[in-house]
Amino acid sequence: SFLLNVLNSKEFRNGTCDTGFISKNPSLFQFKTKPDAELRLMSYIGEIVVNNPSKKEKLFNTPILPSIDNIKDYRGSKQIFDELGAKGLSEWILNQKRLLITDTTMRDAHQSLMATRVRTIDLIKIAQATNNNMKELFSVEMWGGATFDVAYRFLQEDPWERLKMLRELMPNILMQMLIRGNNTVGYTNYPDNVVKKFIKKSAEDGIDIFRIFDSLNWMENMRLSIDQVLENGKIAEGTMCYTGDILDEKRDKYNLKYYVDLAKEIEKSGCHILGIKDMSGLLKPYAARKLIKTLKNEISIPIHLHTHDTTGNGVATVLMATEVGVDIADLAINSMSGLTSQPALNSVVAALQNTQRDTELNLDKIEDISKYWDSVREVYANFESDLKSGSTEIYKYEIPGGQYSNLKPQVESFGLGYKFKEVKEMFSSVNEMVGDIIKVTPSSKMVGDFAIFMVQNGLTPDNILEKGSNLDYPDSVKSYFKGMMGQPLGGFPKDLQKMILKGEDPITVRAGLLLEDEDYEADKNYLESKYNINPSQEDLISYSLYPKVFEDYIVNTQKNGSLWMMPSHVFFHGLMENETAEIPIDTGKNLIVTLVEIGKRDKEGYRNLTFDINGNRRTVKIEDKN
Ligand code: 3PY
Ligand code: ZN
Repeated sequence: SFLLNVLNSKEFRNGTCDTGFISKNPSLFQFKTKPDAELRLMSYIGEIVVNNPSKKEKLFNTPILPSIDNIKDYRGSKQIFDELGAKGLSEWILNQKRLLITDTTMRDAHQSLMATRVRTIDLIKIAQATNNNMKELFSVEMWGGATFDVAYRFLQEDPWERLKMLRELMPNILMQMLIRGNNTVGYTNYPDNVVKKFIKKSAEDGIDIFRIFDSLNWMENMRLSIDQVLENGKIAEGTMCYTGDILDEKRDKYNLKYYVDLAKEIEKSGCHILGIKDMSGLLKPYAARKLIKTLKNEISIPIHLHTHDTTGNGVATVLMATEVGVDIADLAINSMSGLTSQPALNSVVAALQNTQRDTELNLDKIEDISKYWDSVREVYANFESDLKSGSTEIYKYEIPGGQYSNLKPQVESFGLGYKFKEVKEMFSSVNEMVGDIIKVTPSSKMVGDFAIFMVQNGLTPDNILEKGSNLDYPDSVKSYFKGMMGQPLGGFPKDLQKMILKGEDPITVRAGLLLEDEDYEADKNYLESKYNINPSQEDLISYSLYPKVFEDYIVNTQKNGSLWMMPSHVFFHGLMENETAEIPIDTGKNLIVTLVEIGKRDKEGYRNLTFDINGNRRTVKIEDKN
């Protein structure tokens, strides 16, 4: 709880504390409780214990934290960037012999394996060890993508707080985020002032590298973000998404020339690094060799490779790319790697030992970090898919990693579980029907929604024009055909577009040119008067990106208090009878909580739950909804 008090202190979080910080602040050792905090806590836990299907059935192992190396005065990638600036860093990268590594464990790995559910508390516990014991890392991807809205929506926590805390705890390594161009961290294009404000604040709060992509590889949708990152003095990683197969001459829409031309445009736009984003794991090892060898000759900025291990070929792809000089590769700590996640970090480190491209990371140290994540992962098992092995069917379906593991539950939620294979087949039929497009958030979600809709309504690419004209298509499909996600290479199939838009005209320029600016003054007044809060700049941005999700978050926080410090096994699974947990609450106080007894269901359908909290007996009455 002392650590949490420190983390919660404004001074610490603003980075204005010095070495006298602790002795000057005796309040760090004072813990007070709000009167109703205990009741809110018992109600939250009680609700899970009585009504939640994920209630605990076994005790979890406590994750073991490695001891932390002392790395005083170490010049990590963050210091090199601070000294040399973005252009200088770019040259520094090109001068490294070793393969540089980005650890994606804190973002894409859990987004792809565990439905993005990893909580801030589990990240900050391992952050300092990651910074110190993996100090040779190039960067840590720890923000952006789906983590932003999932934090508010499902974890009841503030993603900006996560960003600021991780920044404090990882001062030596570059921190990077994934941003979907004008879709930022959402599923639709936002007004320009939203995009600008989002990037500025993310930069101020700690992001160094912005990996910017567009879900249709449309440069027009990436420029605003790129310019904004440059203006803020941060590192712009302009990214092209990989699809198809450059080795297959029959599929020539996305051939080698396509990628070389796009890479050159990205370089010309002023980006410091070229990202290659292989979101579905389609970049086969020999294709990687060909692509990267060619690009190394055609462009002069460093190349950063991102792939997924969905097919089981991920490590081979990274090693082939390494052979021909890829500068940086994305990998995930072994216990969080493989399948729909990134290829295995520890394995690649071992593979490159005693070679020209030795990563310089210490295998024993990263093994300890892997053990930590191995225990953390157990708590999140409910969110994992039942995929057990790599699957080459992904080469056929081209479904991105995170979406692949989520698709089955999504299909089941429509009552179509028994037609799962049909939906997957339809995913690739829809892709062909719409003209073979890049599929990554949000365009991939559109293809997925469309495929489910087709199966649901008995539509096929052959009959849709005659059978489908009176149907109301999913929002993502309408938005895509309206042009709100951007312009796909080769345009839209006109007849389909006309039918889906029902006479409305599509747009042909980027949406930001037509959308009205967000009125932040009005948003501020609204939030102040409705919720009696004084919204921060970060709150205002979040509200402009996800109004409903943000409002729900405010309502929940006002009801439950702040839950981010609660251990994850309690947050998701509650407590078992006679189990004790130490639970820090809002004010920094630590409560020692034991669930003493779950009472019998009474005639009205309620149960009394008896707790022991810091030595005091308390009960709470919970309605049993089963
Ligand atoms: C995201 O946009 O969240 C992705 O990770 C896409 O691959
Ligand atoms: Zn990814």
